Amino acid sequence: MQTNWWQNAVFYQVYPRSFQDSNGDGIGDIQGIIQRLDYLADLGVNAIWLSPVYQSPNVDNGYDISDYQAINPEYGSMVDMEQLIEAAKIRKIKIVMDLVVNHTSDQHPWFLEARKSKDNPYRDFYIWRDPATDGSVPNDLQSNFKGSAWAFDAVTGQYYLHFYAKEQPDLNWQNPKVREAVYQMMTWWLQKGIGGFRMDVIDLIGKEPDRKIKENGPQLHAYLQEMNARVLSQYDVVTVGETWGATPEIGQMYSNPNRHELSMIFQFEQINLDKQSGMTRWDLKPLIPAELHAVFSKWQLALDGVGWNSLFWSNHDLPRIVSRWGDDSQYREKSAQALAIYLHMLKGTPYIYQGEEIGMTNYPITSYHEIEDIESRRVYQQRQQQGYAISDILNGINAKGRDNARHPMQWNGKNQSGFTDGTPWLPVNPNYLEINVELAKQDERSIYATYQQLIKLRKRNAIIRQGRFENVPTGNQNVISYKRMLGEQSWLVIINLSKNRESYTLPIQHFGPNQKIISNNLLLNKIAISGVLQPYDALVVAIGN
Ligand code: TEU
Ligand code: CA
Repeated sequence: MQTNWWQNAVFYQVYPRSFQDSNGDGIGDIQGIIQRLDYLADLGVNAIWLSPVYQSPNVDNGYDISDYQAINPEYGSMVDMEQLIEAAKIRKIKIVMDLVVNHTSDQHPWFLEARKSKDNPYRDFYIWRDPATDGSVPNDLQSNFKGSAWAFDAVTGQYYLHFYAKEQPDLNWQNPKVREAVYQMMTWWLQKGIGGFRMDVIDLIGKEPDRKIKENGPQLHAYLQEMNARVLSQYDVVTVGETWGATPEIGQMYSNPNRHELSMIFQFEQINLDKQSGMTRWDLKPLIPAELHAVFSKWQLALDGVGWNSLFWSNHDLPRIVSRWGDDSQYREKSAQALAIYLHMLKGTPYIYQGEEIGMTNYPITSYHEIEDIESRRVYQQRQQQGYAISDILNGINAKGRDNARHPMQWNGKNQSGFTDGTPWLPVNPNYLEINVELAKQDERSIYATYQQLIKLRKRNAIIRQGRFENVPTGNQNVISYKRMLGEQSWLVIINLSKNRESYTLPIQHFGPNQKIISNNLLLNKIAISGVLQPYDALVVAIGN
């Protein structure tokens, strides 16, 4: 079977602000990443998705870009960036850049020009509308960061559209000049030798604000096909679209190679399984593992042979997975390993979020003043106005807030966890003395060791990369199971995703030789047709067919 490099690769997301500081200013930087490349090579990853390092006023931590072709001096220089690409290449690691082109910063020269006058050549780079007859907003479109998606600009007396902060005006993709400028910028980066792009909220670019269409607009796929023809098809690169609104059918449209759009997408269907139905993600409810597995199974089957899945638990917008769907107190290591085994035995390209490989946890806060993230601040303010109790607001933010994933990487037990010699921009989680890379690397049964082993298994076994997927019912909503099959080979994965002992019964009549591939429990070697699993037990066995 013909495969692309990115179908055989494991990715690692670096959030540069929090990864490694090299000069003591408390902010992670590009030289810091270079210092840690050997660590990443040793873990076994093949590509880094680098969150934005571009010039930015940092209203949304770099997702508000004021110059796509310059590096934010906090992170270094373009020379540092070129050095990173080169140093990574020596270690066979590709650098995948974040492409944030649904919007720019309001400090981008395009917007500074656009707002000057209605007939400025850059006016139509953005989306402007007259006020409603009573002077109010053109319509009730909402920003994803709360409040209206329209901001009034007094200079010309019109409103402009922003689906995120008002400092992140939306680009007008209907304007061919915008698309042309983006393609040129992408080409400029590709010629520097990067490995591809992660495309920020790419499903918004087909927006039609007058019809109140945000996601999945009518021209979305046409734009991506144009981008592919004009730019991407000339390079052997990966593209992964961030698409909150994708269904499996839409996922196929993006990732079916015959359609020439993207390599794969990040889909988020599982993300809503722990919110109360009809409410926001800040209104919590416990996850039912069977529901999670139903979503993953659906995507595995839907894209098989007609697209490609990405596999991820977390990113810089999501809480730490061990705190979210594992148990970060009693069973931290075991539950983190169970989650890792679950995800990394699926078909698709895995993405590890920095710190996930050592089981880093959420960072609980007790007051508004500890919130750094713009989204959490807005949510706090809005819910306070709506009359929620402060404790409820904080519970929601502690469980789901974006800062959770953004506290500094925990490298060792030294001051500030080895992240910085100065004062970190966000505090280090006090648990760094027990949870850090140095300790994890000394322990052959650590979470880190499991990730390393899973990456090796993936490289050595085509069944993980290419095998068919089949869901296996277990008769227990806390125990999930599936099979992977390739030729004569068949592997069974079984995982207890709860902190209780759980029984299961498999509908499988016959096992061939039952050979252990990986487990997080030394005592667990074989799987029987029925039995009992200890909390967070995870086991993969080859069962013949
Ligand atoms: O995120 C898209 C996005 O919609 C998230 O902000 C989401 O609303 C929320 O965080 C759910 O957890 C991307 C980037 O990943 C994010 O960091 C940016 O803030 C956002 O786009 C705007 O660029
Ligand atoms: Ca620094």
